[in-house]
Amino acid sequence: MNRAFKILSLQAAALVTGGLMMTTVSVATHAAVAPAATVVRIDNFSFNTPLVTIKAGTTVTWVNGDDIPHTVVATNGAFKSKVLDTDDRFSFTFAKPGQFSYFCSLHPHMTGKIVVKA
Ligand SMILES: [Cu+2]
Repeated sequence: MNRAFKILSLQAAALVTGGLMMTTVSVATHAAVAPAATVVRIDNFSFNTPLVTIKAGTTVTWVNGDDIPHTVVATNGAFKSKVLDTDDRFSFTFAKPGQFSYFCSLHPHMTGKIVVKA
């Protein structure tokens, strides 16, 4: 193996390593800005985080922690869960910015709001 070839091989190895590192960094960066997931628990006849602010693209999951059925229904009709029994969950992905008030159709005094930022 001549000297020039050795140097080329080293450079190729460095390129591959650098490429892998860049891939790792880019994946990590992407994960930081990737759409997040948020959970709203339902406990004691209330949405435990009544006001949630998220970025567009975030999926919100409601989990019924009560031993009473509840629903999650958007006032503007954007989403509507089935009746959620204990530990049932309902998810909705908020693709666009806006404000989404919601309530439990079985107990309309239970209300919450999702604010979606761009
Ligand atoms: Cu309810």
